[in-house]
Amino acid sequence: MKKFKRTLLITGGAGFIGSHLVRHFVTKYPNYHVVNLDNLTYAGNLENLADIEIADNYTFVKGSITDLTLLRTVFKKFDVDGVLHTAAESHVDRSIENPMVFVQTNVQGTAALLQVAREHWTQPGRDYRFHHISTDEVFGALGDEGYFTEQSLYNPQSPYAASKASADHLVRAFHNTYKLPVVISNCSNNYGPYQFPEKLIPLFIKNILEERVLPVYGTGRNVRDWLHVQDHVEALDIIFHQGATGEAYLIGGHNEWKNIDLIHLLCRQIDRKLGRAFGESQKLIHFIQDRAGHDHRYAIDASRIKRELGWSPRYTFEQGLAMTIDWYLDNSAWMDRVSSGAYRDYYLTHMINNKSKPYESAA
Ligand code: NAD
Ligand code: TDX
Repeated sequence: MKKFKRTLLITGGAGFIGSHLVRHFVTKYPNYHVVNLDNLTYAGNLENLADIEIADNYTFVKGSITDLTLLRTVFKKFDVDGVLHTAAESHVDRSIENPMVFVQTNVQGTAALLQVAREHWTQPGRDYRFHHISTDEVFGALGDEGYFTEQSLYNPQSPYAASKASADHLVRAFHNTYKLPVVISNCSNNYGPYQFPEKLIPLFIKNILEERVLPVYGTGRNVRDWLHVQDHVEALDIIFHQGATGEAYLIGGHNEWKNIDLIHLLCRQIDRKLGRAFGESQKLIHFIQDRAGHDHRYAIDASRIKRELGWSPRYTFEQGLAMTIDWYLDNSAWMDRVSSGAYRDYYLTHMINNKSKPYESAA
């Protein structure tokens, strides 16, 4: 008899959303084997998973989603029957600096995963599922009114968004052409613990704590729709298990903030927690040159997932942001190691020292 009911391949599980997703599936589904495939780019940090790394139903494999040979080995060796694909280059500013790596990882990597899933998933009656974790940025930018829905046209504006849109198109094409059982979710901006301090919220928390400049792009009037990462993970669980094959679901918290208002809120909350004088951190705000092609506004109409799958966010922004700030305050060692680059040693020292559960080698 098989030890586990299913084997899920979670790609990019050492990243921000991926690590929350791995922890969720490993702890909530002890009868699932979770294989985390991540090549540990600058954004991949295995320390994010230190609390579950020796779990019986968890395996880490270091390697790239662009490596077809490795993917074939992983699918065969673990008999993967579900994929939750989060691995990506994820930062818009980096995509403006170097678009090519976004095409390699997000487009070619997704194509390679789809191809290997298609090769491997041939047994009739098995419950196969390929879930692409995508973004609302594929729909482009909104004006001051309106929302993205599942009917919105694709209109990506940054190299990052275009690479994620291409990945979505490939996922749909593999469903249409080869009947691969896929589902797509497009989520708004996430926040929470373990987010790499290049994204707005962790970067600004770090800079406020260290009394460094807060670089606001343009006028600061761009709008983002923020969702706690755990709410995203719970939506992914529901979509993976219950979403209709071949469909897409938009995920968002109806929680729009102008960047500058959010930044003022962060300054006020952190000043209060640290006992700093009122308005102290707001002096750190500097308006700088705008991001090239900066999308004005993202906002999600999440009524489909609510209506059809019964999901709605559990965290209010007030709770979620306060908990997130507390987490970064309590985990300054994590932030220091991420900022200094020391987190990169974790994999190597664990490969050598952790005899209880060594990581799988790639092949
Ligand atoms: P992240 O940058 O924190 O993590 C990405 C992970 O992918 C890292 O662990 C990295 O090492 C890994 N990775 C990169 N290239 C790889 C490769 N070639 N092979 C294997 N692993 C590789 O990203 P995140 O913010 O957690 O986002 C995860 C996913 O969710 C992405 O697909 C992103 O597009 C999507 N998304 C993110 C947000 C958000 O607000 N962060 C919102 C909506 C959707
Ligand atoms: O230093 C900064 N100053 C600033 O004004 C940074 C890092 C950001 N910003 C602005 C740009 C955006 O309007 O803050 C907003 C949020 O920026 P990011 O955190 O870089 O996120 P965004 O560009 O909205 O893209 C994100 O949302 C959806 C993620 O990076 C994606 O992975 C996800 O798909």
